[in-house]
Amino acid sequence: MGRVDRIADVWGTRTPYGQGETWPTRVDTHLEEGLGPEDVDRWVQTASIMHSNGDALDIAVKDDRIVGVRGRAVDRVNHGRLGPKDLFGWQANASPDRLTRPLVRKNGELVETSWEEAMDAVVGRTKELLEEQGPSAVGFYTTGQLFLEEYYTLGLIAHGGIGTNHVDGNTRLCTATAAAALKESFASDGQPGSYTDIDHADVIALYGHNMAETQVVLWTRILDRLAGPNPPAIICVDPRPTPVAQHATVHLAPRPGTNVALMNGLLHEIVANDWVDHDYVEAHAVGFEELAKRVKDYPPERVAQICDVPEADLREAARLIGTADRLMSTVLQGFYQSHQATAASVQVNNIHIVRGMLGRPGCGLLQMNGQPTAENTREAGADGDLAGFRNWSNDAHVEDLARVWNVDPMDIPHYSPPTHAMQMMRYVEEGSIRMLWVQATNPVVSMPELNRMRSILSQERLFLVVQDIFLSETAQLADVVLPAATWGEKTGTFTNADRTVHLSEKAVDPPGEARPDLDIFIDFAHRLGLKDKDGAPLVKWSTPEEAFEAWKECSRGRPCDYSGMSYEKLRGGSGIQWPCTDEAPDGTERLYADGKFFADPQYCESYGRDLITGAPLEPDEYKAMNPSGKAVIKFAEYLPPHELPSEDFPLQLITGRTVYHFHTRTKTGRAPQLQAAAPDVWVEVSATDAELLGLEEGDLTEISTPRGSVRARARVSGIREGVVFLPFHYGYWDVGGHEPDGEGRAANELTITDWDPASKQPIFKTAACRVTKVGAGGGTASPAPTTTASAPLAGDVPPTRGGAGADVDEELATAGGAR
Ligand SMILES: Nc1nc2c(c(=O)[nH]1)N[C@H]1C(S)=C(S)[C@@H](COP(=O)(O)OP(=O)(O)OC[C@H]3O[C@@H](n4cnc5c(=O)[nH]c(N)nc54)[C@H](O)[C@@H]3O)O[C@H]1N2
Ligand SMILES: Nc1nc2c(c(=O)[nH]1)N[C@H]1C(S)=C(S)[C@@H](COP(=O)(O)OP(=O)(O)OC[C@H]3O[C@@H](n4cnc5c(=O)[nH]c(N)nc54)[C@H](O)[C@@H]3O)O[C@H]1N2
Ligand SMILES: [Mo]
Repeated sequence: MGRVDRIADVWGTRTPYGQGETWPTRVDTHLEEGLGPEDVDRWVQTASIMHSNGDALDIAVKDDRIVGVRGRAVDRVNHGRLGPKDLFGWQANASPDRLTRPLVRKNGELVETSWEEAMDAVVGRTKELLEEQGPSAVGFYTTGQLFLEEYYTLGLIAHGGIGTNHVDGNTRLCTATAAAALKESFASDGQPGSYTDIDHADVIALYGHNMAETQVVLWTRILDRLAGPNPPAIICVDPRPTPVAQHATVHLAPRPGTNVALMNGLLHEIVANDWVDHDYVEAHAVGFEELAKRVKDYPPERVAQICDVPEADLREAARLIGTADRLMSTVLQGFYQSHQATAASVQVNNIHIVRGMLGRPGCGLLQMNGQPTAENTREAGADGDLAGFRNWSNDAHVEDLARVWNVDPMDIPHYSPPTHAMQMMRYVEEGSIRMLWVQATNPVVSMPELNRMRSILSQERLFLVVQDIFLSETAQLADVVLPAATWGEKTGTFTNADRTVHLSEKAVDPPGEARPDLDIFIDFAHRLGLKDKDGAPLVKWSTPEEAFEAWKECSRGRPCDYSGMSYEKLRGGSGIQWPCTDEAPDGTERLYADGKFFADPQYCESYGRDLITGAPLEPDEYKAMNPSGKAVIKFAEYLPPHELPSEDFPLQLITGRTVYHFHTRTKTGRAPQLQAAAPDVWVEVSATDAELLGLEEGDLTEISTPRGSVRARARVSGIREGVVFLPFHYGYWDVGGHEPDGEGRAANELTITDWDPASKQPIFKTAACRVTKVGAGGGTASPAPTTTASAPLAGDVPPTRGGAGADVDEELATAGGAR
């Protein structure tokens, strides 16, 4: 057993292993200071709620309080390991400023009230609007952080009960492109790969994915392979010197927004050198000839210029990818939130298809998720799609869903594509959506162009309901605030990025009158009097487990089939990967192992879209293109980003994350070790740009775009020149609760209202900006961590340390564990 400062040493102790071997276990435990495992009254099973990795853990409870966490050794995902947010983030649950009573706005002020009055206000306004205008007056903006049972219930209420098409999640900002890219290539959502592919791969490519900071435990699996015999080659595509880049065999640092050019360059080399699995392509795919022809326009010389990467590095990356025996790829926000998001992500799928790298150990393709439960938002249809990956443009699917719900098919809106979140905000702006119910998301910090967001959400004519656990920046604008119970205080299931489903059990009671989100939804449905077509209550369940049983039936026969699972089966052991059926009772490690896809025209979730315009394909067009349901290879032309650097705004701005914080910090800002490690906003600039701007480490700068400006202290880092990076975690709220001091610091003051045509995901990672020096730092370093992508170039910055409060026990498997 070792004790490790896991703020200073983010990834913890290495447990090396070789290709094809089992990843050793390492059980990480962190308990409140002064407590040992013997003091714990009970351990309660769950998984991490602060990323999509699905790290399984047990919550330690003493005297009915959460006092710590311990990784679950038996789980397939993490083999006992936890990351910093997993280890320290739970402390936010017991924060004294949790919402404990509903609030309603009276004479301009939010005041405490009863549930009765709060729900009456919500239900009363819903009824009024349904009478006056109909379902299109009501919108739901949900999240990727509730449980499967909650999304399924919400989707039923919104689609099957109220009948509105305005339902989406913040998953639009997060994983819409993952879903869109999978639908384009395989005609259905669902991650083909498995985390265990890391154990077998000989080449791992990470595209716009800072896995080291955003899926810490998955990255430790790669680090352990790198420390063992026969390590894989790593390819990193990222403009920043992330910890992934530090370990890469080849690091390509393209200009932001040029991903499609880069991918076409890689595909050019694969085709030109005939690193193509022709038998696989012939048997299992359509569209290869077109791709082979069109990538001829992307020779390495040209691509190296567009992306500004060394031609030799591009060729070397292509050679590694082209000659790999077992190629694994992951994709995340550097693609999804950048220019041509879906088009670029689809090219990663194309590489796997033309190389025949699907469904075999080590050949994992993961269009990653970000939020812990984003997968479920999509599966259950709370992102606007139909539950169970049903196809909204296939009438038979709508009828089938109506059968499951016992409603009339005409009551389920499917006359046009689901309204995406950015469009919903537009409708709120215009005044056609008059009630917006926001759950577990903080758009006043996380959506683009905050000036616009504030004005949209603070309109008098909008009835805004916010369901949260804290009085977030968004909740402060609400007409009604509903206090929710959260992870650890309620029961449900959720699914990670490799389809592993975990059960999350209630450990302690929620504070005050806070209620589980599920209970709030069901209460709303009953008060509103929602009925099925026989006059029975529309929502026929009252507990999470009953909701799960209902969902199992809804998912039966669909790609995300949960019918073989139960709470009982999920209890005690490891999480289980869907599809899980009577035929595959232990779940399914990899999709498409048999070269068969969910792509049959009658069965598929989506007919796809035009990658450039976003127009949905007609059913007949899809049938003509892909009559026998193969994988679809889709070429896309590179187009320059919409907002390019200019004389006034000469630099490119990208935004993203750091390892210590989660999103708008409502939880991690309340965990002392995490908050201390990254206490305030900073801006990363390259040495070349720093010199041009006369900037030194710690200097105060102003960063401006045509939308606004923010102030941040400079970190001179190894980021590529011409590019600056801002973390998006810092809204107005601060520890101690003080108000904004008039100087904005939220990255989204700067971002643009613009989105990918196919996935409708907003573009957070390509904008033009200007940086000016406002004041000298006087030798004080910026608040940026030193342990991450924001590491300083200069050696005299004090290192990020956690101290005694960040000590974690690591129990390593004994000798022989590393078989
Ligand atoms: N610590 C931590 N972990 C998290 C989260 C968190 O808030 N904090 N959030 C979770 C969620 S919801 C998500 S969605 C994931 C996100 O996880 P990631 O996608 O890994 O995180 P980001 O920092 O948003 O972006 C990844 C990288 O994209 C690069 N990038 C920017 N523009 C471009 C471009 O044009 N091309 C390329 N190739 N790269 C570019 C950035 O330099 C950045 O390093 O993380 C999850 N995990
Ligand atoms: N500039 C820029 N902007 C970005 C991004 C970026 O990279 N750059 N990334 C985007 C991405 S990928 C994402 S996922 C979004 C995230 O953006 P948000 O979803 O706005 O971020 P969070 O801070 O996670 O907000 C979640 C809210 O839910 C509350 N909450 C937590 N648990 C519960 C619960 O159990 N029930 C209820 N009812 N409430 C709960 C929290 O207190 C918090 O207020 O940001 C997006 N915005
Ligand atoms: Mo996300």
